[in-house]
Amino acid sequence: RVLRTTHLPPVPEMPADARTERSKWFLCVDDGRQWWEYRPDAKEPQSDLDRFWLGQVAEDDGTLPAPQTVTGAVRNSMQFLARLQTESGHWAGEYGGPMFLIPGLVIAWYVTGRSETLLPQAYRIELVQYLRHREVQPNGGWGIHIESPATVFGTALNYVALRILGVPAHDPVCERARKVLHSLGGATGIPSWGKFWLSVMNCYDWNGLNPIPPELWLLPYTANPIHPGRMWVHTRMVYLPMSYIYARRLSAEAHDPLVQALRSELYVEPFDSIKWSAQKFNVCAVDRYIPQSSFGKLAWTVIGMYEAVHSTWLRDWAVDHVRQLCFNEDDNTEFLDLGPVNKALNIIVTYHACGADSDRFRAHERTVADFMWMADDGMRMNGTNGSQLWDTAFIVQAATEAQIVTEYPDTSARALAFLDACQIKRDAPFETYRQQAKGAWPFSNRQQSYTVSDCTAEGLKATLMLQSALGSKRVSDRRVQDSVDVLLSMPNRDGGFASYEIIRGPTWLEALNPAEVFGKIMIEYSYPECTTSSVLGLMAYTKYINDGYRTKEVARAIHRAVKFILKDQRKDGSWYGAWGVCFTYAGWFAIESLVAATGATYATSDSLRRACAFLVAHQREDGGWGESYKACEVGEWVEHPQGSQVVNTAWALLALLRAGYPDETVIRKGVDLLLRRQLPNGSYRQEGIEGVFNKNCMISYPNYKLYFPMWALARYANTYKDPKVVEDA
Ligand code: LAN
Repeated sequence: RVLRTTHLPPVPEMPADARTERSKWFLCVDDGRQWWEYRPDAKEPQSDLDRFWLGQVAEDDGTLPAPQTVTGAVRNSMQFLARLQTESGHWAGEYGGPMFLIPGLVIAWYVTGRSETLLPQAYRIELVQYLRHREVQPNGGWGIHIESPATVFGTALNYVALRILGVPAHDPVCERARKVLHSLGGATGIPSWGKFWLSVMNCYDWNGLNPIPPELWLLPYTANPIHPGRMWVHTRMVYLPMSYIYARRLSAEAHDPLVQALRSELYVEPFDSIKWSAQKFNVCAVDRYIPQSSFGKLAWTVIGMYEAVHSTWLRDWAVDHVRQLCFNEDDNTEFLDLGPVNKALNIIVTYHACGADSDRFRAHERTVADFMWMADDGMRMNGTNGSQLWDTAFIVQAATEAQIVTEYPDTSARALAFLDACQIKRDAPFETYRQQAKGAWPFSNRQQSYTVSDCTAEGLKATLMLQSALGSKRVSDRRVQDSVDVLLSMPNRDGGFASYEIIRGPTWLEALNPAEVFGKIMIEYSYPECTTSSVLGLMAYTKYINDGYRTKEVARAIHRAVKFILKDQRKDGSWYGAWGVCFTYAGWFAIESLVAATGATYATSDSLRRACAFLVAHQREDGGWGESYKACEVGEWVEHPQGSQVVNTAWALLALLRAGYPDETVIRKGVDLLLRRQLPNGSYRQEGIEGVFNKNCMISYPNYKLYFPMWALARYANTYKDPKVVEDA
């Protein structure tokens, strides 16, 4: 089966110095959506926001006073943040980090006829710039994320992306990458998601993959632990379109010259000599994160036997059903889809099912830009269509705690308008096994419309705090009740909260995890971070509204959630962070809810004392804290090789201050580090990567450095009566 059926001329070669003009990129927003436009003829100046992300904002522009007190430093941070707010009321930002997103999109672009609308030339030029910038130093290649060492997954896929984008094989960046790839054994040992994408490019053989049977979607949901609807939402929404493409074996044309060239460049042996059926479990050791379980191997072998004998009519039926579910996903999300991976896959499904001239395909083309982010190092694909709600909710809470929202009436009013608009007003109309959405807040924007437990809670908290501080009400009590309904639909049996849904499948499903590079992806789990946010969201509701709605259930949910958090604490007093790097992140969350929900204090709670002792034990000489992303991989504290990090320091300080840690000198040392690192314009320099998912892939939250230090400083100023920046001698 052939994908790119039209006969297209070869992709023109992209010169090594191809670049766009930085001063002609503009971030556009509309109702919480955001995308970058390149306007080479534009006369108008860029906004501060554009210039900030393109690295053009002066660290010292002489406009802000040097802070005399800690509150002065907080004000400078807020001053900087106010410059960056969008007209939609949200804060926009880069959300890159993973290095396996661009290749999926670029391959989808290639095999669906290379539409200029889907990926305009300016984007393509800057994608190449980005990949050049992000080569692993000094030997070349790419890893699974921007700080990772080179892997087969990262290197082979990004190599293919560069070649598709017109970079010739003799370009030094390609030569280095090939050398790295070949030293790792070539592309045969690429992890399964890479096997998949290379097969779509017709540079791997579908027989080298474990099957992705669409028939699973026809099984009954009830009492059936292996129905995909029970999997973690990201896993099932990726394997859904994958099963369509796999079932139809959709691939680029074999006689395509680029396909032929890639076949000879990616492997250490002649392509035609590779024994494909022997590759199913072949994964390079540097790539593998999850060891192959023998139970998993057995199960996949059985599924392989089914694949050999499967019935055609059943498969056709399953493929029809899967196609409909893909359409449902597109229609539920205004074609944004859950994330960048299923977005690229659904583009291919839509192309195959409807053609490039269809309205559905056009709708897909128009929403690709929502995922793309331009910055001084070129263009990347974000991990979601933005982090609008997440960043805005935290900025609002930090500003509220700093008691400065009324000093920024326009900023605050716009932020509230965004929070109001961003709440999801309806459940997903089309079946894709979704959690209740009406009343929820998403991670990015309303259009994407996926419920996330902690985003709902943070959105709710921010809304209630801001409405109270401004004395205005945009979100009605009825809508607040809707969000309470969402939160009350989400506790797991252990009392904790997971990310998007309650846990629906059994833990042993994890043994079937086919993605060797990600941990904990088959089902949902309770997380201390999501649990804390949910507790605090429910408590904010009780504090600000308190209209008697489901009061008993709210109290019970809080009570059970706290039990989960206490149980999740490790012996050494720490909590493992699943979504941020790492123990400072989860520790901050856990301490917030323990204090808020139980009234525990440092004096009364053994758990809090142990949590503080853990943090204090990891404070550095210079007063800060610094964790390496490696901590997420190995599950133990790992010092950051570049020293203290402002974001880790801010989390640790927020935690210690909330816990009422009694020794001010410890806290003051951390505060001083934040004060020293603040730039004259109120911002901070970018440091190490801040976030993580599935244990092994890191993701950037560059806005964190702009607001978590501000929040920590504000809390310190509130606790210790706004001390001077330099203590009097
Ligand atoms: C995110 C981003 C936000 C994050 C928090 C809200 C911080 C968390 O508390 C709950 C989980 C959530 C919503 C989350 C889940 C996984 C995401 C969507 C991501 C880490 C951003 C990117 C990642 C997604 C899976 C990346 C695409 C890769 C695949 C493996 C499909």
